[in-house]
Amino acid sequence: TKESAQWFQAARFGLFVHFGLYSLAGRHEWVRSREAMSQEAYDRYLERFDPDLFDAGQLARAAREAGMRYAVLTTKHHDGFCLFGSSLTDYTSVRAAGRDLVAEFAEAMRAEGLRVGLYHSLLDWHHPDFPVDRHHPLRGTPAEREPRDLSRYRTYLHGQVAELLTGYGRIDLLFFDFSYPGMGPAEWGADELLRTVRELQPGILVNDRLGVPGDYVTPEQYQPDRPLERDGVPVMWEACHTLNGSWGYDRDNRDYKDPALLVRMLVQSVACGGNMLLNVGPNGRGALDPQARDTLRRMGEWMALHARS
Ligand code: FUL
Repeated sequence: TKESAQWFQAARFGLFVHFGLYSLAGRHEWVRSREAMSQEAYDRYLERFDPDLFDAGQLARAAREAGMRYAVLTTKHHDGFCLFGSSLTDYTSVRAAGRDLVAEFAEAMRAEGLRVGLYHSLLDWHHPDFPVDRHHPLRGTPAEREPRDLSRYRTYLHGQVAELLTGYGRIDLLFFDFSYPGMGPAEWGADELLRTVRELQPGILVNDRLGVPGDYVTPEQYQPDRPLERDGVPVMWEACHTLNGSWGYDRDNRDYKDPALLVRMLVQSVACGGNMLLNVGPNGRGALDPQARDTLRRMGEWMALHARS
């Protein structure tokens, strides 16, 4: 809707939060796939999952003080672990630790006046009916040969999206992730899914990673230097960026972008009519490391001096 486009374009700057079981491994959110870990091996993180330092209120304040106007949380990443209570699986933070982090997040962001965005992975390495392909940790194992029924996965995907859009109040933005050759709109049931999404949350903005045109596009880890178009028509966009090349907490990676560089990237996004969605990856207990906190604080200092609403 017009109102949604207005808030999004006026917002300019948002916080992306990648948090999940991979945060406990502390070496990239693709760790299970990259290291071809079995479910059993990966579940050592499930057993230890206790986000005692995950403080959504603190995250919301840090975002607001940085000059951000919205935030997007991973409700489920490719590993399939859900940060919300779901009637469709036990593989959730509620089961593992008694915490519905999506509920905590949505409430905390609203309390600080920020718009609420949810990231939801289309891939799912945990679901028994998700196809085994080059990304999938089961590739090359006997389990790979177990029969898979994509229509069951589709039902699960649609069901979980409906849970997210009915159980948490007004959701402003939905970031699906992602389509690739062989897994696209047909496999996701994208048209039907989008219809449901818009029915449940009429004002919501949806990105384009279902493989069908959405409301905005999401250049990832590169900086556009001009306004973006789709089929010759200007399109809303949001460049998403990491602090150090990893979305999930990556403990030993010190390759942080300088806050001054990030400010220039934000300025360039805005100058070209786009937004910047800057990511933090809380550690296994849910806390931001000092480097991330400091970067947000320093960007906030610049925003306090230079931003106009
Ligand atoms: C990508 C994902 O595969 C990454 O792990 C991350 O979530 C990024 C924002 O989108 O496509």
